Amino acid sequence: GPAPEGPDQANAWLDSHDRKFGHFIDGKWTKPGKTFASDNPATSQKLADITDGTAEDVDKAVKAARAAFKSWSALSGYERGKYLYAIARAIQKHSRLFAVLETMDNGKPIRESRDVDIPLVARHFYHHAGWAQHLARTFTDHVPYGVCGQIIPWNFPLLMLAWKIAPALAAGNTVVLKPAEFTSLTALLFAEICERAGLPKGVVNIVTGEGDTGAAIVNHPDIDKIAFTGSTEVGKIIRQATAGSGKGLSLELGGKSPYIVFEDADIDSAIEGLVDAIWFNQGQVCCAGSRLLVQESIETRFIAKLKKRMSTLRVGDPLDKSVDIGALVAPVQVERIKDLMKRGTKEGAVIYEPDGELPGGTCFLKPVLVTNVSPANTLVAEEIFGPVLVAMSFRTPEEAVALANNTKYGLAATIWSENINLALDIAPKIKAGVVWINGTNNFDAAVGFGGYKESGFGREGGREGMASYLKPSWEKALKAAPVA
Ligand code: TXE
Repeated sequence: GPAPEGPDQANAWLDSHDRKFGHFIDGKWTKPGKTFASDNPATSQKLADITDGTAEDVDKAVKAARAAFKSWSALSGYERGKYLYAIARAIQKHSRLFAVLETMDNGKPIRESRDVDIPLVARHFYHHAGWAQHLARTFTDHVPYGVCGQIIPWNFPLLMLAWKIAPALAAGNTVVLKPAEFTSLTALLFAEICERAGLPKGVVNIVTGEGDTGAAIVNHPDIDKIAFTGSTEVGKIIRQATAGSGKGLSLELGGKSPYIVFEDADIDSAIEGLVDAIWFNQGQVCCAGSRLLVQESIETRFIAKLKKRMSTLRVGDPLDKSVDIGALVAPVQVERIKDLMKRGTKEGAVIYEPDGELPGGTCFLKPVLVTNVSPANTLVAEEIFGPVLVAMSFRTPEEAVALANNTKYGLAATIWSENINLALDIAPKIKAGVVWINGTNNFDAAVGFGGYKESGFGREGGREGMASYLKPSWEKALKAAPVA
């Protein structure tokens, strides 16, 4: 196959920081404090030491963001837009370095980081550069929140950063962002990009650390809005911690999204869509199509075709351009997934994995198909966040809707049918923030994304995403009102 993507440039960048990172606060790097190791999950090798942020570090970052807010929010949208364009261009310019670093830190296939993650990041900054200029004419009676605390997960490290930082800055907020402890590196490279783009100091502050650092951000009294993407468990803690504080809050949490295939679907396309839905990023996707619901009349044929397709998926070195499934983010996640599978099997589930050897290393798993399950099975009810698909069948469209909605989550759903009347009839009956028809994982900066029920609330992207970084202002509303 093609040669692996070389890690040289990423290694050189890590070396330029002596593989030891402090925080990025007020436009400067702090001296590394107490650190933890960040490993490459494909090789188990240590990539760098990352500082575990303290409450004092968070406080310094908030003070810097507060000081920067005055002049940043006073800039015209056009001026802020120029900075966002500069960041977007710099990301494009360094896209190869970002992609390789992301793959080394997270384990995702280079094909994904190169063709999906990083291009979407650039797209997100370009899009919001446009919004910054547009704001004065659209959100005439709104003002930025102030200082935003943003906490992100490890499955799409740089993309989740972009989803958080681009709209916040466009709206005139300043930010303190904490990347997930497994994947801090592209956020730190991003800090360097901000520096080079001449972004005023204090507008973007990156504080690294674990859950306690996140909690210090959530509880800081001088933060005006919290935006969190991560587990439903931590989302609940954050909602409680911010209740009554007056802080704005948006939560993007877990999912167990149904992938519904009707008997009249284009089966080959539905299979390819399913591969993308559940094995993209090793299944570590909040909106992963992890629950296959297939109409009974085609179940046997569909499952047979699916198994055949699964056996052609290549698991291996994520830097290899021909690899479909890379490494999971960390051994602890692999253990979590294995435990869930054990529980599910005890409850009667049947596990299918294609033949073939796995590469050496602790973070690789084969694609898994689970059958013989009822809705109560752990593997059907719980978010697995790994390369594990559970399959069930239905007879009628009504049964499909009932099964689809039989979950505590409500993030996304996919429907496959050549009968557009059927698809359009079913779509609004599914309680999910996004419903895709004859396609899946269609993301764009211009479209709002977010959940219902335990998948959280608030939207990212699109007009709703912009609105979530602005608050109504009576003063501006009065000014904007037409004179009687
Ligand atoms: O998530 P956490 P974990 C789900 C998925 C996964 C499981 C566990 O099912 O298997 O969660 O993953 C920070 N206050 N998702 O444990 O802990 C943490 O440092 C403030 C789905 O890694 O939620 C990190 O930056 N912050 C999800 C971020 O929260 C806290 C993506 C997410 O980590 C905190 C990730 C606290 N008390 C996991 N504790 C999705 N929706 O995409 C931790 N953090």
